[in-house]
Amino acid sequence: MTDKTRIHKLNEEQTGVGPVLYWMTRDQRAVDNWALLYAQEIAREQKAPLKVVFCLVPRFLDATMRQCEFMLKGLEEVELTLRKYNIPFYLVAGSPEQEIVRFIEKVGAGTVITDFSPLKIHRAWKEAVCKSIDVPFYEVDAHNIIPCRQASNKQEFGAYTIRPKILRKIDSYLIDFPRIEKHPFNKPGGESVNWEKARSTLKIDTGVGEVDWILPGEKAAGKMLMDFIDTRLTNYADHRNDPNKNTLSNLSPYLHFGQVSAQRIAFEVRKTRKKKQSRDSFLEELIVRRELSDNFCFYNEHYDSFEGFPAWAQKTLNEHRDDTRDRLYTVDDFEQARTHDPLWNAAQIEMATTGKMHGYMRMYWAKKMLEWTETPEEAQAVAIYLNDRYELDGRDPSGYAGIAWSIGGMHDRAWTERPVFGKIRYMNYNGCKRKFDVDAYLKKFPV
Ligand code: FAD
Ligand code: FO1
Repeated sequence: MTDKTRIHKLNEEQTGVGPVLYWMTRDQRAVDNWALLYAQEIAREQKAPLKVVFCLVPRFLDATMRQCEFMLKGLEEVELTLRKYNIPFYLVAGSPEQEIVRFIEKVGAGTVITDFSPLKIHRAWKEAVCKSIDVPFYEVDAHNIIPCRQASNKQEFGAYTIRPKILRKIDSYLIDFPRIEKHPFNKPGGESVNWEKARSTLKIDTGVGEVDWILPGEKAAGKMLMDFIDTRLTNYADHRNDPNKNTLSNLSPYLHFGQVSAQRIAFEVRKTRKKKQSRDSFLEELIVRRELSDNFCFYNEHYDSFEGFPAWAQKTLNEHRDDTRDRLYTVDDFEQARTHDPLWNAAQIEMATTGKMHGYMRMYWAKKMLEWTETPEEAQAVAIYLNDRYELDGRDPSGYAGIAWSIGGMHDRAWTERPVFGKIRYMNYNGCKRKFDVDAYLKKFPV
């Protein structure tokens, strides 16, 4: 049974007659998905058909071919898996405000379930759909281990304030999943999605191409998780800040598209006998840091602008607005990796060519943009633009939070004051040299 605290009712409608419809957005998977499980629970109770629909928008926050293909290939797998469970998957193209409403009417849905997301775009979609339908509409937090609203009812100051709240509840949420069942109230068969037609509706930049070191989809995500546990997890605590070591999980693209559930990852990692220090260190990132990002975006509508930074950070950045910048670069300079700093350029090349910059380099990369642009607003805007254009895991709460942390002191504290940065934590080339073999990293990503 889906824990009722995962479910949030979006309207007042009480009963609906007709198929149960799951509108999939953020949690693009057939297994380990509380939203789908809840939809099936209701459908079984009502002896009603169960359908799944995804709305493909022509342009989603400037996503490029790189991210859209990763997503679409994952969805193709979702369609096939759902078919085995006798659950039809539909794809509608256009804006959800119109297309989801139209689809709800077309199939005569009696109940609608959708995913939780803290992002403004998703919230606006849901609000619009809500106004146009008269059947019960529920949101299920299938993304977080502890549902965002349950973890905290306010914006948290940092990991140190959300951690105890999470730890208090983690054992009741970090459980295994029930299995989705073959749905008994659907007619077998039905039409398949025309994926080529779907692709033709996209109005996206094809200049940023796909990458081939990581495969999309639920099966590939499961394999990545098992590879990580078997071969990389042991060294995670010791090597996670070294961009030359292959120690990270590489699960963020899958998590971003919901092709794997964080709860599944945490459940599997928790039960291994790998080094405790590494398990704890990984779970701190996966649970505390990741769920803190959802908390930030959910309770702070300015998650992608200067106004969202904490008051102390805004104050110190304002006090240093007129400081002389030693270097100034344009978006194009940054995008083409044309700064004077070979380490920064290598990080940019890593992101542009692989679609995933190492986590440690992401902090350095964003902080240097604060140093080399005219205003913190410009630094944040350029960081979001490049992050979302090239990273496979871009346009995610963890991205907005990571950029706000690097440039705007979010979830951090004040440090020693210095030019341009004010009291925002500083990072420099020599600091990186002390931490890892910078020359080896430069060789991996030549300009
Ligand atoms: P692992 O180290 O294996 O971590 C496992 C999981 O823990 C990650 O997949 C992620 O879900 C979570 N996690 C790890 N580090 C963080 C963190 N600092 N904050 C929140 N969650 C974390 N993450 C994104 O998913 N999308 C982004 O667009 C993004 N942009 C970032 C931009 C900047 C400037 C910074 C500083 C961080 C950004 N992060 C982003 C957070 C983090 O760098 C990535 O999640 C991580 O590098 C992903 O690689 P991994 O899955 O191999 O990480
Ligand atoms: N969600 C949708 O419901 N429809 C889309 O067409 C869509 C496209 C898309 C493209 C790139 C990308 O990074 C995300 C995309 N998402 C889409 C949403 C995504 O699954 C996540 O919910 C959000 O990015 C929040 O993490």
